[in-house]
Amino acid sequence: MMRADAIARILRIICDHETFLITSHARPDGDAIGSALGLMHLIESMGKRATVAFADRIPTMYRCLPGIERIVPDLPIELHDVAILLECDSIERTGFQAIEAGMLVNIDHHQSGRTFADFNWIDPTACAVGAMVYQLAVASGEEITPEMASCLYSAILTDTGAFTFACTDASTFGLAEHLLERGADSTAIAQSIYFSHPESKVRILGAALSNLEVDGEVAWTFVTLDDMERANAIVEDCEGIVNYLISILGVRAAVFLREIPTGDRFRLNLRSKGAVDVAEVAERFGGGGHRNASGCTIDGPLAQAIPVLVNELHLACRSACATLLA
Ligand SMILES: [Mn+2]
Repeated sequence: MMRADAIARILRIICDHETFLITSHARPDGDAIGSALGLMHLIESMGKRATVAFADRIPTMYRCLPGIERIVPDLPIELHDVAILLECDSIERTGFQAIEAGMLVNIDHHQSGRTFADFNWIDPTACAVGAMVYQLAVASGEEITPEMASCLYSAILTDTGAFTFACTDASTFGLAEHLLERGADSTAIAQSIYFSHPESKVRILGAALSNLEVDGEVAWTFVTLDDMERANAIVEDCEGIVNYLISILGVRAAVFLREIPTGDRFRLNLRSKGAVDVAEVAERFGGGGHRNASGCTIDGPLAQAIPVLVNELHLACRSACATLLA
């Protein structure tokens, strides 16, 4: 389906209904939260009612986003006309058991996106779901308010790695320009997202970096439940640790493993550079994501899991070379 058709369909769905439930994936990131709140502001300016629910805690750094206080941790009992899921490949991905609504809409920009809903708009060329919500806002003819602009700018800022990932192009900066013109407070947002870390976040980073291993093009590290306790860290403090690994010169694939409380299992964040595909690696373990950023969960113990993973990452690096030579 053409992008313009998908946008028209979603705007029609909004016009034809009254109440909307908006949610996104578990362990929400800046795009999940920013695009959900941006969409909430849009739906409300179209004269409709919107509820935003997230199964997991909102990380402190996003507390600056306008409307953040409206997010609820539980699904409302009231049945909504439409539930809109942002960057989820299934209902499960939301972290909620089930989502009941008259209709399900799925908006996603992941390569691994699936058409599980009644209406699906998946655009893997979009740098963020926030950019897709922005297109909806422009097509709706509604005014882009400073609140909406700040939410969508945060989504795009974080999902492009502060405008550094490969998905960033001239149009991304055009988008940022437009959102700043509409009143997005880029300085306050940067201050909140990049310069307001709790001490525990920096301490768990220290623990992770002290476990760092590098083998050629592959880097990996982990934190255990003990490390987490010593640093007084919570899960969101581990966000972004993997980026330090992939920042190493010569490293093309990296994985960060975090032990989860449900007995000898690990949550993985994978990153890669260029043509190296870590979405494929994550998919092999039941996860998903983008070519250069993905995640999954695997069983321990570490001594068994790490060699398997490192081997997969070496293979991913090699097959990226093979593709280039073919
Ligand atoms: Mn995203």
